[in-house]
Amino acid sequence: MEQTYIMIKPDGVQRGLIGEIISRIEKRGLKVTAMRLNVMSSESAKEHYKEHAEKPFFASLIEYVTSGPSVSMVVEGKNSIAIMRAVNGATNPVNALPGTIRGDFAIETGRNVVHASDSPESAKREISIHFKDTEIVSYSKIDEVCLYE
Ligand code: IDP
Ligand code: MG
Repeated sequence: MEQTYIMIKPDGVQRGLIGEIISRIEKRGLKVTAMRLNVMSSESAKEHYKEHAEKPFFASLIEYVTSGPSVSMVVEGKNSIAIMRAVNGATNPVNALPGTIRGDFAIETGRNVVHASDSPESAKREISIHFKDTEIVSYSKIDEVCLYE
């Protein structure tokens, strides 16, 4: 099963969108297999966004994602990487279609509410920054739970 790393950025948490965003992920048919709410350390944020280290917006990006609590998740399911990129919508909310998270809840690139890994290599790298293997539950465990005692 394909895994991707999802973050509800601090603006999403501050605006009370945690439930709305997780609800969209679950309703789409994907499963959350790891989850944490914390203030991301500057070290983790810099490692996470290191591809953008030379960009003019890097300092403000690190300040943004470490400015308050964010929700980190591993989300799992068939084609979860491509599906979550589509669920989030375009990086610049001006171009994000209605029905996407950014298209429904965001106005500007610098406060675009969510992150999703953009490739299998990024997903593997980002998951390893934010989670230990032991913090991720096995996908099949979720379906093993019996609803009756
Ligand atoms: P992505 O989040 O859709 O993968 P990236 O291009 O990888 O988009 O950029 C990472 C994050 O950096 C964006 O989600 C956004 O928060 C921020 N960012 C990207 N470009 C800009 C910019 O031009 N100004 C301010 N922030 C930006
Ligand atoms: Mg990116």
